[in-house]
Order: sequence, then C-alpha cells, then structure tokens
Amino acid sequence: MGLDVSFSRSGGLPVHTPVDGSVIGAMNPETAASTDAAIERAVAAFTQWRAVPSPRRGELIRRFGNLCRDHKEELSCLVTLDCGKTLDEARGEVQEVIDICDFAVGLSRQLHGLSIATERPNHRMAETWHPLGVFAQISAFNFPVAVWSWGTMIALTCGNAAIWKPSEKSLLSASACAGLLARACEDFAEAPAHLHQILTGGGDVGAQLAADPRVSLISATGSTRMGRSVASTVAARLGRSILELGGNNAAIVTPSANRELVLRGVTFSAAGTSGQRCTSLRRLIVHESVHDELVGQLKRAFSQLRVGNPLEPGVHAGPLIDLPAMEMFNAALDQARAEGGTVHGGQRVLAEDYPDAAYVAPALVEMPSQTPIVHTETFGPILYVMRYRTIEEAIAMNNAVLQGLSSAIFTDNMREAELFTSSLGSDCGIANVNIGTSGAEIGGAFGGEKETGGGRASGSDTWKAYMRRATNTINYSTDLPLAQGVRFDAA
Ligand code: UN1
Repeated sequence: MGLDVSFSRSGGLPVHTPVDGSVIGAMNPETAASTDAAIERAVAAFTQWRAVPSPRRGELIRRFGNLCRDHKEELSCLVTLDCGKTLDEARGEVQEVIDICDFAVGLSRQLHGLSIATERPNHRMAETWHPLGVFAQISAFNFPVAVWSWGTMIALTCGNAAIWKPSEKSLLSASACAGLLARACEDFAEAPAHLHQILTGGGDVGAQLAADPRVSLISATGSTRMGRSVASTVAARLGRSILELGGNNAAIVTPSANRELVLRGVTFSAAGTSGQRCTSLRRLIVHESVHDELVGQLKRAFSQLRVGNPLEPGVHAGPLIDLPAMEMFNAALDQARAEGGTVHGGQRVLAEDYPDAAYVAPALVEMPSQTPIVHTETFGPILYVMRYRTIEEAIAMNNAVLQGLSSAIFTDNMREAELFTSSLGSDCGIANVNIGTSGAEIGGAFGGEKETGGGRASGSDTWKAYMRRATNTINYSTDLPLAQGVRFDAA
C-alpha cells in the first residue's frame, strides 16, 4: 500500500514546496467549530484509550513504527519536498520517528512510580502514574514529522488521545504520517476512533487549542513569539505546556581542540539543514590564538559546500523555506555589516534556475563582539565568529544570550570540558563536548532554558510530563495515626 496524502489538492490556501517554489497542494483550514468538534472527539477517545494496558498501547506504536520503516523512503521524499532539507537529512528525520517508536514500545512496560518510605506504621505510600487527557502538538516546518513523533508517540503510550496541528508550510509529510498512524489503528481492536487527529490551519487553530481547558497538555515547537502567546494562554487557564522555542547556539573552540573535529562539526551544525534547525550553530567563540587560522579554514570549508536541489545526491544544503526567510537572512547580514561585521559568503545562488525559491550560500561573519544581531536567532545559515581570551570569558559569552537550547565545546583539555558541562558552565539544555550543537539522539531529553521555553521532549524521563502523578497513602492497620504526630482524638 502506498502513502495517503489526504489533505485537499484543490480549493483552500496554496501550499508551496521550497525546492522550486511551486504549488504542491492546498490547505483547507479548520474552522473554530470543526476544531471544537475535534477536541470533543478526542475527549471521547481518551476515556477509552486510558483503560487499555500500556504494553498494549505500546503495541500500537510498534505497528506505526514498522509502517514508517516500510515507507521510510517515500516519507523522506515528502519531508524534503515540504521543508527543503536534503534527502539524506530527511532520512535521518524519519529515522528519528522510527527510533522514538522503539523507545516508546520499551517505555510502555516501564511507566513505573516510586514506593516511598512512610512515617506511619502499617501504611504504604507510593506514586502511580495515570493518563492525563487530550494532548495537542503544534509543530514547526523545519522538523515536520520528528518533533511531532517525540511528543505524540510518548503521549499515546501514556494513554492520552492526541491532536496534531502541523505547520501550514509542511503538510505533505504530516498528512502521510497521520495516514500511517490511522492505518496502524485500523485493525487494532482497542484503538478508539479519533485517537489521533490532524488539524490543518494557522495560528488561530493553535490559539484555540491553547485556550481550550479540555486540552490537558499542549506541546509547541516554533518561534519564541508563538511560544509566548501559547504559554500565556495556557497559563491563564492554569493548564500545562511543553515549549521548545528558539535557540542561539554557540560552540567554543579552545586551543587544544582537534581541528578536524571542529571543521566537520562546525560545518554540519552551521550550514546543514541550511541553518534551519533550532539546534543550528549560530555563534562560534574561538580562542584568540587559533582564531585567524580557523577562520581561514572555515571560509574554505564553507565555500566548498554544495548548495542545490535537495532531491539531488551530493548536495549539502537545500533552500531556505521561502522568499521571506531569505529577506530576513539578508537583513541580518546587512545589520551585521552595520555593526562592524565582515561577511564571507551569504549571497543568493541558483536564482536563474529557481527564481521562486530561496537558495543561499552559507555565511561566515567575523564579528568584533556579540552585538545585537548576534543575540538574534535568524533562521538561516549564518555563523558569527568571535574571539575569547579565558575559558571563563568564553562560557560567559555562551551564556550571555536570552536563548538556552544547545551548546558545545571543542577541547582535549578535560578541565575545560568538565567546567563547561558543570553547574558553572553552559546554561543550556544541551551541552556537548567535541560534537556540534545539532543532531541530538532521541534517547536524551530535548529542550532548553530561558527563552527556549524550559520544556523537554523525546527520551529520558520526559514521559512524566505526559501523565498525571498520584501519591497514594494506604493504611492497612486498624488505627488512624496522623502524620507529623498530630493528635485529634475527639471520637
Ligand atoms: C528542531 O530543530 O526543532 O538535534 C529539532 C537536532 C534534531 C532535532 C532538531 N535531532 O538537531
């Protein structure tokens, strides 16, 4: 069976591919009434699904993971068409979906709580974990399927019903994934109707999900502006959210760093995915003794990268998502120049072949210091390079921005590496040694601090955020001793 891309091809709003700017589909956005009805259906699905034993819930995820394995190549092509990342990176993204399914299957037998020492005789105290309710995921164009799967596979395993509002810029792969999940549910007796629903639309659909008290947990990936709006709406109703927002990720290059690792790690993290990962490397903080030599090597490495049609083999980076993204890229480079920067690369390429697409050469920008533009996340391949003298100064520069997602240090000096990953080091949710800032595995908790939003998704023990924790105190005596020695003997 092939893939089902079921969103409408006619009517509605056009959906473009960044590969050449052409129209590849159309979106008919949800109305307030249809979104409301979907939430109601999800509530009904939840009341059934929560009663299914979690290892059985895991079995559904196993089926979906296997369907993704069977259709990995087609799904990867759709990811490339949707967001313009290279086919190789798109395969990596679909692999993340498969990996989180495997993780969730194992997790389905490990949703265990603590037993806790109680101060009262013949009592038992324990934590139990229960399904929470309706989970909603808002995902961004740049990882059109992986980020959804991190949240949704865990949420379904935890016994929740799920709703997905993908980016309106990347509907092909979203629609195909939702179709495969629906297929996994088809002959799975315990799966209720509408266990997972996909809602197409823009910010208004997301805002409605955030505002609705029937949505127990909302996970949002995207801009800080979007996250601020979701967070304040959810907080006003005292709901729960998981936010994974902007990053402004830095790597420190110390004098002892293995240069080969630096060149490969920095080039992939800065220019891969055309700098459109939230984990993309945007700031390089280089010891003054190796700065000039490294800049020369990086200039060469950047100029050798092949920017082109991401469906073609051998291409390192595809286009930006659209022409407005290229305008922001150009504006950032202009501002960097005005703030004393020297820009290498950064020009538009392939404009004759693809006039409606946004292909740019990655830019390396030497900056005198961390000026205002360096504090800004521009979603494109721009790497600002600055100098440092002491490791303490470098760490302070790493931490000086408002975002706190990912960070890295390249060093062979264990004192520097340990300091960077210690409580006195990087203040980010991800702190790496001798690898770049991007390309995290699904096994770890993914997310960051400060304006990145504080949420964690994917592996480790993030599942706890998708469940309701109950503390149970059970008295199996014939007495009623009160905690803290309180006496109340009226009866
Ligand atoms: C994102 O850009 O929103 O660590 C997610 C990485 C990928 C996920 C990025 N595994 O770069």
